[in-house]
Amino acid sequence: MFIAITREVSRSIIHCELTHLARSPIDVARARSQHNQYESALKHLGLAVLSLPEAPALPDSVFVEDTALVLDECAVITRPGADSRRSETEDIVKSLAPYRSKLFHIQAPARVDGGDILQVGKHIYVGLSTRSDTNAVEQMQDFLQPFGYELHAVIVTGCLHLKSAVTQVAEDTLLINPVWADKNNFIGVNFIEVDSSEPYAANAVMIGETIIYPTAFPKTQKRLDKAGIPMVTVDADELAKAEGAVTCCSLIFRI
Ligand code: CIR
Repeated sequence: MFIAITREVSRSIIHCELTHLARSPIDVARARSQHNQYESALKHLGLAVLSLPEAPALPDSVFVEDTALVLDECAVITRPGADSRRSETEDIVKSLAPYRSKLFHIQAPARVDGGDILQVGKHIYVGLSTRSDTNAVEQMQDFLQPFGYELHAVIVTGCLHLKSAVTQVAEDTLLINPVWADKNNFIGVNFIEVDSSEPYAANAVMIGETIIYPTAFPKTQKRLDKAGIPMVTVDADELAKAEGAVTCCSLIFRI
C-alpha cells in the first residue's frame, strides 16, 4: 500500500519563492480547489492521503516534495535551498516518524530540494540547480550506498529543479525536456520528449502504471497518449504560478 503526504495550500502562498517566473497574482481559493482535485486523483489511484494542515507562515509549504526523499528502507530529510523554506522539514519529520525508523538529515551547509531528486529504481539522480549542491549529493551517497543505491549528479539549466526537466512516466521511460537536462545522464531508459512549445510539460507523478498529469500541456499529452501511458489529468495552473508542478505537492511512499 502507498501513502501520499500532502499539505494544504498556505494562505501566504502569494509570497512564495520565485526563480524563473515573474510574480503574478495567485487566487488562494482556486489554488486550494486545484489542490483538492489533486488529492482526489491520488485517492482515486488507491493511495491513502495524509493531508497536513496549512502552515500560514510558510508560503511554499504545499510543496512537500522538497522536504524529503522517502525510500522503502529509510528517508532523507533535506535541507531546502531557499532560506524561507528551511523550517518546512520540521512537521515532515514528525509525519514520517511513524513510517520510517531510519531518518537521515542533510547537514549544513549542504542544500538540496526534493524536487531535484529523481529516483529510478536503484539510481538516484540529483539536480545541481540553484537549490541543490554537490555536498548534498555526497551526503546522500554516504547515507544510501549501504542500501544499494547509486547517486548521480545532473546539471540542470533553465528551470528550478531536475524534476521540472525530467520525471518517470513508465518503468523504463522518462519524460524529458532535453534543453534543461541532458539525456546522456540517465542510464538504461527510453525517453519521451516534451513538445518544444511546452517546456514545463516534463513533470508527471507516476503511481503504479498511471500518471497524474496537468491539463496545461495538450501537445505533450498527445505524445504520452500515443505511447500508451494511462493518465488522470488535473488542473494545476494556479499552483504553477508559484513555480510548483504536480510532483511537488506530495511525498509518496510504500507503507
Ligand atoms: C519554490 O520556489 O521553492 C516554490 N515556489 C516552488 C517549489 C516547487 N517544488 C518542486 O518543484 N518540487
